[in-house]
Order: sequence, then C-alpha cells, then structure tokens
Amino acid sequence: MTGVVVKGLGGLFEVLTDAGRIACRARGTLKRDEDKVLIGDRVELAAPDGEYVIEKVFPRKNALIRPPIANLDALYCVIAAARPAPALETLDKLLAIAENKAIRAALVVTKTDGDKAAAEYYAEIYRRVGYPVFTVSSLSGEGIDALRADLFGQLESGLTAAFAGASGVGKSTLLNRLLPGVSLETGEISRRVERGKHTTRHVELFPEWGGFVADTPGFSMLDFARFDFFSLPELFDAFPEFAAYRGKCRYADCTHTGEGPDECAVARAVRDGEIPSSRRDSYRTLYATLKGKPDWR
Ligand SMILES: Nc1nc2c(ncn2[C@@H]2O[C@H](COP(=O)(O)OP(=O)(O)OP(=O)(O)O)[C@@H](O)[C@H]2O)c(=O)[nH]1
Ligand SMILES: [Mg+2]
Ligand SMILES: [Zn+2]
Repeated sequence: MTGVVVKGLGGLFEVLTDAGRIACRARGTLKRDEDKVLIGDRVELAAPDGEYVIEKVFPRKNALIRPPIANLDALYCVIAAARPAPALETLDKLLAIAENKAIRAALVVTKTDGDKAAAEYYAEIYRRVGYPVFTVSSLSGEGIDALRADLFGQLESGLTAAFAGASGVGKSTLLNRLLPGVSLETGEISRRVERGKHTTRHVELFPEWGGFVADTPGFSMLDFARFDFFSLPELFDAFPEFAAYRGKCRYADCTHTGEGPDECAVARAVRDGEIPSSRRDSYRTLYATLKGKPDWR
C-alpha cells in the first residue's frame, strides 16, 4: 500500500492512503538522518507483523530543510506588514531556495490592518521582481479571497503547497481563515521581543481541494541562517530578475557584489531602479555565506 506522510510526531507518522489515515512508524533504516522520512513523502507501507511500517520512501521531487518538507510544488512565503518586522534577507533566502528547487514561490504580506503603507512598500518590491504578491489581513478579511483563489488553483491540480515564514507573522491564523475545515492553534506575539513564540511546532499537511496544504513552524533568523542550501554557482539563477543582465557585465568573472555600475550590469540595474536594492543586498549576503566568509559587510 502507498500513501503520503501528512504528519509526524516523535517517530509516529500519519500516512494518508486510499484506505484512510494509517498511524505507523518507520523501518529502522529510515530513521538515519540522511534517509529520514519527511512530511510530504510518498511512501510504501508494509505490515510484516500485522502492524504497518513505512517500508520505503519513493524518490523525492525536492526537499527543504527549513521548513522540513518534501515534494513541494508551491511555497507561500509569509511576512507581516506590522509586527514582527520583516527581515528581507531571510525572505530572499527562502525565495532563492524555492527558485533553486523549481518550487513556485509567492509572497504573502499579512497584517495589512496594522500598517497599510508598509504592506504596500514590501508588496511593490516583490511585484517588481515578478513574484505573485498577496496583501492580506486575517483580521478584516482584506485580500483573503484573492489568495484563496490562487491557493485553490494550485491544489485543484493535485499540488502540494506550504506556508512558511518567521514565527508570529500569522501563518496559522491565515490558514484558519483560508480553509474552513482546519482549526490551528495560534499564538500571541511577545511584547518584549516583538517576535512570535513558535506556536506551531510541526509541519502538517492538510488534504484540501484535491491537493495538500501545509502549515509550518516559524523559523527564527539564526536557525534559518545556519542552513546551506545550494552552491555558489547556482546563486545567480536563484534571483530571477537578474537573468536579464546575464553576460552584460564588463568582466566575465563579475561577482555582481562589490563591482560598481561601470563594470556590473546588475549594479547598473540597481542604480537605475530596475532591481530593488534590497535584493542585491541579499544577494551579497548570500554570496558571502556561500563563499564561506563570515559576512560581506
Ligand atoms: N492585526 C493582525 N494580527 C494578526 C493577523 N494575522 C495574525 N495575527 C496575530 O499574530 C499573532 C501570531 O499569529 P500566528 O497565526 O500564531 O502566527 P504564526 O505565523 O503561525 O506563528 P508560528 O506558529 O509561531 O510560526 C496572533 O496574535 C494573531 O492573532 C492579521 O492579519 N492582523
Ligand atoms: Mg503557526
Ligand atoms: Zn556584474
């Protein structure tokens, strides 16, 4: 029997099969780090002793480390217009990872009720880059229908989508609003540190509208920064708006990080307002990280 892993807690998984949800553990060899079963995995179950175990994980289309999920088709990257203040570097890293793994990425700016102008500011940066952008308020309901229509479009073709972003941006609150069938726990934002409290602790997939949608734990910046994700030569392609400037720098070995507008076509595009400067800043930071330097600046 085969199925999709929709939930996992302390080594106990829930696998959705044609025969319904089956709770089971994984075979011993699937517990080692590199072969660990991920939520979203397509698996084969066997019942050698009358009790189901995950026998085999089918080859993955892709897998993310943060959030830990496999076979993702669409990633909704979530930031808040108000608290917690967005870290664009983290967002850009997440977008770059999606790009690198050929996952369709979109931006969701929540809490527009808190700061409309900030929401528009962030939305505009990413519209210019070319990403689908949704500005929403789970409080007032603004923008919810447009986002739901987009999500529906993904799921009805049988795809798997996840919502990811920092803790406290409102992912679970939003999913409660988008999906009438779910009721996820949500948490307050700490008044002292202006951050979320990691209310969601585990990735869980919900079967909805013919596909799967995942709520994921918010990552902390530090945690997220620790993960290497692809190699330096892949970085350029992970910033889709840079493609138009490929091969247009003066020197073939241009790194597009420190070179000025005279030499570098990307720097020129930033100067001329064609590429948002925050995107190039993120590129520089990621470049430095991937090169193994502590920091660019
Ligand atoms: N004003 C306002 N508050 C919101 C909105 N969406 C969520 N919140 C609040 O933000 C806080 C955090 O919401 P959650 O949904 O728990 O955030 P999360 O992203 O799931 O956080 P983690 O599970 O920790 O990753 C809660 O107090 C929500 O009520 C919104 O659109 N407007
Ligand atoms: Mg949550
Ligand atoms: Zn260049």
